[in-house]
Amino acid sequence: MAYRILTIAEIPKYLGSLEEMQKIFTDFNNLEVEEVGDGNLNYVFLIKNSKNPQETVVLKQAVPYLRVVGESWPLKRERMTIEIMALQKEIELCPQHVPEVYYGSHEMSLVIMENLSAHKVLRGEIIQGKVFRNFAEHISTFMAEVLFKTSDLCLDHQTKKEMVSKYINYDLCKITEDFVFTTPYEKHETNVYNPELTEEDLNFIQQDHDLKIAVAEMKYKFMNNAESLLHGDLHIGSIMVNENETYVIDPEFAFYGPMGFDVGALIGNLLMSYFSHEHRQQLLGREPYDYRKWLLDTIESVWIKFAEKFEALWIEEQLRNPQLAWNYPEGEQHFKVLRERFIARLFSDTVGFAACKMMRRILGLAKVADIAEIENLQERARIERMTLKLGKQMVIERDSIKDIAEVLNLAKELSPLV
Ligand code: SR1
Ligand code: MG
Repeated sequence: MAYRILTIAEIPKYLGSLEEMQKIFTDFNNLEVEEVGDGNLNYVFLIKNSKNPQETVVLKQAVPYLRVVGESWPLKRERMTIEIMALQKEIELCPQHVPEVYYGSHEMSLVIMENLSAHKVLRGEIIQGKVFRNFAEHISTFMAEVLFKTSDLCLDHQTKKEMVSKYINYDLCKITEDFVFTTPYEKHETNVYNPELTEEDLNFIQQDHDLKIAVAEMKYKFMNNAESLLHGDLHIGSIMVNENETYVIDPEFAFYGPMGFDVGALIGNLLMSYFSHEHRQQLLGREPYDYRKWLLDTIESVWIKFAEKFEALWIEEQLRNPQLAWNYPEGEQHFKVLRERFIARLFSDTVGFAACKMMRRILGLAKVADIAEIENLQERARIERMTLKLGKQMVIERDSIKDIAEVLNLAKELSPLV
């Protein structure tokens, strides 16, 4: 079928024409369709059989422009091809944390998948101060499984290179190169600032020599370190949760890049949530300590559990497949040193990428609701300054920050946990 942008009115007929939908819906005459997308790029429709509400799917379609800006900003709809392939790979590697895909069409640039109706987007839940005790366990499993199993530590040399080429994602990588690593650090027309931020606040980032060098180094790493298949946009708006389950959605930015970019995206977002709740817990009429402590504990657990699981997968793979073309130095002690050095380097990347992800959300085009929707602009600016300060320190000092506890201590120095 030739590409066309689906309207709400024609979706029931379109679904009725697909063989894959016959086992989901018992009839197509009573489908209710609602557009629910709140992302920057695509349209997302929730479809339910009003006579049988458990018959439900989500349809996501890419349009040939950037939704948040409009048709004046063309963006190839073929990004959906990457998203479909990435979902399929993630399902293969970690099915318990990825929604089921019922149908994907490269021609129509759309995917139809499980409606996670019992789950909500993590960012909204965190804004409301909800706690998810299993989240760190789940997300660390997802990241370790996907990042390890798509890397040269696990795949043979040819498969890995075929994967790198299959997941080349020119357009969306360019968005990240521009909006995460370039425009926020200069005076740029696409930047959007809280009017309460002063010229001095902006120059603290945009005129700092050491910071610009550090960010340029992270950008180069992002562009050149084809280590693993990344989700590519693993912020807390790309995760759906309830008390028992966690699902990762929206991998349209997937490509082969540095592992620390995904881990850093998540940690950077949680640090921003921590800062935002200095204000938000008061709005919720609560003492701020308990919730912010949970956020810090979660950040710590995410890193520690991820590093442990990643290392365990590596040890297991090395035992299973010692022929893998790695000339590990002889002996367990040497292999251990190699693992430690690898994970220390991955940690430094994580800290550097988390920092870029934080600073871009304050100065760049795309914001996070946690902070940007704080109505009192002076309070918002106070939280934004903390975020910029921590981001700057993290990216410049990423190689000397020794562990996740040190990152959390820096956050607590700026925003004490009381
Ligand atoms: C202009 S698109 C802005 C951002 O939205 C996505 O969620 C990515 O983070 C991208 O950088
Ligand atoms: Mg997204």
